[in-house]
Amino acid sequence: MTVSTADDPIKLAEFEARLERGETIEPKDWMPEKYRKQLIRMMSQHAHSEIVGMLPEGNWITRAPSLRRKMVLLAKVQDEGGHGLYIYCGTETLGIDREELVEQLLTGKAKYSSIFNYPTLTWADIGVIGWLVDGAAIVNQTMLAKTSYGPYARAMIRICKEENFHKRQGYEICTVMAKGTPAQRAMVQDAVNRWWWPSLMMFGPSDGTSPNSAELLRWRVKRETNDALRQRFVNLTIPQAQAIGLTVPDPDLRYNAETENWEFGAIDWAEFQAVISGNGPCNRERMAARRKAHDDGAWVREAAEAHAAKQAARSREHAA
Ligand code: BYC
Repeated sequence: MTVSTADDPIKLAEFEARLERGETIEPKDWMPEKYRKQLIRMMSQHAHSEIVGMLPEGNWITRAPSLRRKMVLLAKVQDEGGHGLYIYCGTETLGIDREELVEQLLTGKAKYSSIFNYPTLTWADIGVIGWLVDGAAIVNQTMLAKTSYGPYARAMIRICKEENFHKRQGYEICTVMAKGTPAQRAMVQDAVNRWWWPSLMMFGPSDGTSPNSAELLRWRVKRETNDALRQRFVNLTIPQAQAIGLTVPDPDLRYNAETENWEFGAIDWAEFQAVISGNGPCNRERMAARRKAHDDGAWVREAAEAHAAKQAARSREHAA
């Protein structure tokens, strides 16, 4: 990989011309330092989100209501772990070590998605996470499958296939509960009421207050704005809610026949800011769980290093 701190204007023009032609940028290609930094920030935040995202759902594996539900949930949580590792590998192609990325998460320097700082109170939350949270992730990640950085785009294509399965299993749980007893119906409606607004916040701040969007759009890392993706998600989701007789907790929601958009009420950005600055309902719990997992895994890292050193010594002996 060739990077420079003071970007050479000729190389920068060539780089931007390549993007203009719709070419993807690969790890060994020249790239502006800021492009590399933006991708490390975004991809590592994404990888951390997948790993932290295992916690709220993992919390329900032992309490799934049937063996089938338990197997599906186990597979889903394992998928999220796989996505995290896959995106960490993609981020390493930008010249940063996994160790450093994990360090940034554990010290709070790197963010992870706001959505995973909310608690999973009932089984219905598992259905609603699959439907709304994975549903929102698919809208964002389908756009990222066309991002300008090759390794990230390819990772998104594979990950989106699994996310589609996650969404379907979540919507199926919600459908069964919505058609169930009055208590089950009330439980799933309560879960939708709690997860709706946090799901809309997943797309990030409004376009006017999104500091990174302009640069990411110029370099085709993002292909659409936060607000455009949020609107697409709402337009897709409202008919799904109606189909199973659920509502979203927004008195201002109305369909605009002219624009063909479901217009929605104001998002509580103060809540979003509180959550992304570490003060959401579960931020401390999530970080404590990740730190404990990291500490508990120290012996694995030490054993792997000792094994690698032994292997290296053996190959030196053979070579001598
Ligand atoms: N949460 O300038 P902006 C999943 C931060 S995992 C926390 O608009 P950008 C799943 C943003 O980082 C889904 N922070 O940023 C897993 C920035 O702060 P910094 C994860 C957020 O990058 C398991 C500041 O706010 N997906 O699907 O242009 C189970 C200003 O924002 C959030 C990804 O990570 C947020 N929601 O746009 C189930 C996708 N929103 O970094 C499901 C990759 C914004 O400057 N990431 N911030 O300190 C992206 O697409 C973009 O980074 C974002 C934000 C749309 C999230």
